[in-house]
Amino acid sequence: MRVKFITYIFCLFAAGFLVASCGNPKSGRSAENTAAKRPNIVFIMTDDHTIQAMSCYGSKLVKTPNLDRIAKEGMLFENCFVTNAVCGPSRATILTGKYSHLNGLTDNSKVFDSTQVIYPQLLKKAGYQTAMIGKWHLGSLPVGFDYYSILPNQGEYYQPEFIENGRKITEKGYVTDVITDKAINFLDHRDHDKPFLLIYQHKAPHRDWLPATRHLGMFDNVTFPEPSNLLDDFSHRGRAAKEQMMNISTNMWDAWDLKLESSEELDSMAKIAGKVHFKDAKSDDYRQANDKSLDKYRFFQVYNRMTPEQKAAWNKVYDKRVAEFKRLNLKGADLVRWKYQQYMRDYLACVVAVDENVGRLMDYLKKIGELDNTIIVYTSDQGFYLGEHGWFDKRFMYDESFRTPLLVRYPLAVKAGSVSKAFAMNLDFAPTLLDYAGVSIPADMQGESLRPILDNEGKAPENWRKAVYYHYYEFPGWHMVKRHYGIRTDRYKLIHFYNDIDEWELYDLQKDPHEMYNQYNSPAYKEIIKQLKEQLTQLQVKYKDTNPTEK
Ligand code: SGN
Ligand code: CA
Repeated sequence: MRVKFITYIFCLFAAGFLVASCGNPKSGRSAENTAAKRPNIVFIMTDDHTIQAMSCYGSKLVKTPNLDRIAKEGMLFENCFVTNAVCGPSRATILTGKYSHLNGLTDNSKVFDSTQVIYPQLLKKAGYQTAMIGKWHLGSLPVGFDYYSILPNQGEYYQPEFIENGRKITEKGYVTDVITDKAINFLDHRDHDKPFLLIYQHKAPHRDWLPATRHLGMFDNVTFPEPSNLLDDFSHRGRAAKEQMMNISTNMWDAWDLKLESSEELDSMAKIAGKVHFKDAKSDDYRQANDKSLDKYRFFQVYNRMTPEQKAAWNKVYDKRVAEFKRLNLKGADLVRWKYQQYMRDYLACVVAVDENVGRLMDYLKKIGELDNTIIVYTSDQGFYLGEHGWFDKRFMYDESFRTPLLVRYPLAVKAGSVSKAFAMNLDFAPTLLDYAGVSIPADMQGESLRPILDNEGKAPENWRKAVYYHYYEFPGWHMVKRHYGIRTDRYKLIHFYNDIDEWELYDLQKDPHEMYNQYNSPAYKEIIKQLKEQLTQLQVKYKDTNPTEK
């Protein structure tokens, strides 16, 4: 005991000495030198990009050479999970380092309370130059950035609008390219005396998956492998899986999602656009989610943002698809399989543009000599279903949407080509970045710094978390995924669906990695369920979510 106490005092003293000698403003030039050595940070986040569409995670669907390069030169996390698998909530968690019930952004309809502390503000205070470029989607405007240029709400693929330091502007071009141009432009004009934090966030590959002109038709001769459960009938699961509305079979829209609108029809709409009031399809109202009478008007509005050249390139490719659709006249399972192929063609083409642009940004960092002194993080706001369970979209605590990609490149600390199996969470991003920047982590942030894992070839310390906690709230809402919370360990997942339902699900991930068989009522798992419920309660206490059904 006494030895421990003396060691503790010594450590405190040593730590104090270190902090004083590094951070002491009186030490003049040496303080500046230390400051100059702080790493830059480029935080790259895409929207709805799942690991099934990244070749470094073993995807057979698409090649992502530039993302693979980040993995090859850095660390790939196999088990990074989100707190709440939908856009705004994930972003709010990343910025605050807190679960949704504490940062207030439980679902996409809420407005982020921007008086809260977010990690970019702390970096700015500590001398970083901070920029936020691309998708933001938090309702309120960014606070704590030297420069911001954000897409309003979901943003547009073609000729996107931005709110740039409070001013509305429209840019020419394709959104993924434009966001990268802006990121490079920020770096070009940066303050060379400060390290930078660049938050670079794509809209792509979010629905409704409009590829760049140069990628149109690139997968037209490819047949993608289907997930084994594309035709899932949900027979071994409960109401939540049965009653959702994100089925490729019934919830994809012909024009909006599958681009099955002929150029003739689109051109005739273009002739009367501006003279006739098309049904308002712009609002973010979830009740529109299944109002297919809006379909062609919604699609027309995004199509009509294209230039005549872009429209011509578009129609050349999609008129063929429309013709094939009519010719084949498919039904039932064959139609689902055909729709899945079209969905993959568009989604993956959007991913290709992301990959190219990430490569362009990395090349630029290299050119300006900042590549190796920059922590590059690649992630997405959550995973996504690419036909697994017959679905698109996200929201469920099932692995495809609960897990998110995480790659980190920082050669000064992270071993090239390392892989971590540790449980990481989007909750950890803020503490990790603050840690590397030498800024103290606020006590009320709920995540853990991943630095011990990154610095140690992916190995987690002994006392690292052994389970992750999840809570999803957006119901009723788009895709009608019921409210639920749950726990995932290495082997099991226990979920409680509540609100208009009271159902539990248990999955044995070792025996059933695709989560097809709910084992909650199977006697063999009685003891496991008891233990998991105890662990779940402990996590709810730890994360201060003790009345989970009351928000
Ligand atoms: C839009 C999409 C939904 C999607 C939500 C949330 N519909 O409403 O499919 O789930 O965004 O996505 S769409 O018809 O407008 O494409 S999120 O990534 O912003 O959370
Ligand atoms: Ca998203």
